[in-house]
Amino acid sequence: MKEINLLLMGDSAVGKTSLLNRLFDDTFETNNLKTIQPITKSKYFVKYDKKINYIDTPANLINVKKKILNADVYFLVYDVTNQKTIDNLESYIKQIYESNDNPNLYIIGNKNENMDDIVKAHDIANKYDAKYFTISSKTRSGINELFSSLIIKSN
Ligand SMILES: Nc1nc2c(ncn2[C@@H]2O[C@H](COP(=O)(O)OP(=O)(O)O)[C@@H](O)[C@H]2O)c(=O)[nH]1
Ligand SMILES: [Mg+2]
Repeated sequence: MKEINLLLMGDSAVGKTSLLNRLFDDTFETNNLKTIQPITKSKYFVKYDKKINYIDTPANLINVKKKILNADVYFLVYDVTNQKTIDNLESYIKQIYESNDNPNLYIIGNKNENMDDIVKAHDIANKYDAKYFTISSKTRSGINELFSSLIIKSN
């Protein structure tokens, strides 16, 4: 069995907890409890013989142990309706680089329901050689593609 340690980072309320609920439980709620400290959960996928250990975090990972920052895969989540949440991505990426000089980064724009006026993060994804997805945890848009990439390509 292969284990993948997945760490989520990103501003408060971009939908990190919602994305995990959607990816691993296929549920969605409109009022998640605020995440106040890192929470680790695991899910085993028989079909792929892979176990994902995923860590949900509050917005600022200040004083978080290196052990937590050193993951196999990083989901950097932003809100496609809020440019500020893209502007903050680099501060999370810098924290990651303190523990990992070749991180497997995913930049994920959540809340992508209304295709017209979304903010895009191609530039920063290119700059850091990150995989880039836009999704909606609410409608499931883009979730299968993201899941496949995580489970198949993240070795
Ligand atoms: N419209 C919409 N709202 C979402 C989506 N994902 C999360 N939310 C809402 O955004 C709020 C914050 O989500 P949450 O997962 O707690 O964000 P977190 O602080 O990053 O963990 C909640 O009210 C969610 O219901 C989405 O894809 N679309
Ligand atoms: Mg949360």
